[in-house]
Amino acid sequence: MPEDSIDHIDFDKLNEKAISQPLVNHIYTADPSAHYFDGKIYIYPSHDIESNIPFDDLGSHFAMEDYHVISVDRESGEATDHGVALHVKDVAWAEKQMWAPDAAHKNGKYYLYFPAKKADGIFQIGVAVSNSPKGPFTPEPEAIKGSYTIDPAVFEDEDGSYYMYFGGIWGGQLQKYRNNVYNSNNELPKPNEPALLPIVAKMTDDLLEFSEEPKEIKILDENGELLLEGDNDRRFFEASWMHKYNGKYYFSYSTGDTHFICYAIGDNPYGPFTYGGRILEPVVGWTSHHSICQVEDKFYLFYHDSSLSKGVTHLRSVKMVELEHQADGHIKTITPYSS
Ligand code: FUB
Repeated sequence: MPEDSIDHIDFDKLNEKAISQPLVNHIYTADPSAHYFDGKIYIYPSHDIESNIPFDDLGSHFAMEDYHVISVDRESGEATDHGVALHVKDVAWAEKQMWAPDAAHKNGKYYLYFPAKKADGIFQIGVAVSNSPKGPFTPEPEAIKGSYTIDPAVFEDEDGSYYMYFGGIWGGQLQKYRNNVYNSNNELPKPNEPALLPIVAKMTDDLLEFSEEPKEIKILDENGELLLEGDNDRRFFEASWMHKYNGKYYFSYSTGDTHFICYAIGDNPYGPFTYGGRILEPVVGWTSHHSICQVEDKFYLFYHDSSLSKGVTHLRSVKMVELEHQADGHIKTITPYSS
């Protein structure tokens, strides 16, 4: 939701109409990546802080420094903050802006994937390891070789393969890359050209590196054509996520400047994916970012909004709500505030 419409919002009324409330309110949390590990829901969010850095299109005001892990008790719905799981000062290669993370589990070890800016101002993605889903996590000394831009989402397929999806335009710097190579002169395509695409790479067995050159994943319209850059309501902006339902692969993402969470359906982890519709209508705050987590036979959408901070875009709160796949495989669109 654009910043200029926030002045007109009555937040008390809006909170009454919200379909869910913040899971925690002692800190601001955003970009929730949720996983069902060891019979419990764990959320790996960004930890939003007040930076006093003015709003800009590069997201400089998102100046996060650390990560907390939050778990949710399914019975009571009570959320527990397990404290600082990783701080930027402990990451040798990173300087600032610890943006949206994700986590994975394999053979008793837990992996936290996170983007951060290096001293040269370029985003890369790193990994940190722990013996517990709660952390603390020990970072690898270097960022993942060949990684770039933001918003890692690591998906474990049923055959035991893991894939990282990543990328984000504007502040996420994806527009500076073509074929995995950075050039500061590169910009977004023209509105009538195909939009930039999210990136995927299969992970090595130890989950610390890419086992292949990252490649683009195609998002197609109903005619099998790539979505265009000017199709702001549907084209990829940031916040990749992957989940599987009834044997199909659902790639979901944020459309950024139009504030939707959308999805596209494919037959394998590399796509192509065909645009399927909207998962979440706009929330209060500029950004929208989500994850989808299966807990036994139910699916939940984790998302954030800026209702607790009364509309401050970089002070967000994580929420959760049940998500429904319809009989035809489409996802029922969620409206975050009832009318
Ligand atoms: O939290 C910082 C950035 O805002 C994330 O990386 C984006 O996905 C957006 O939510």
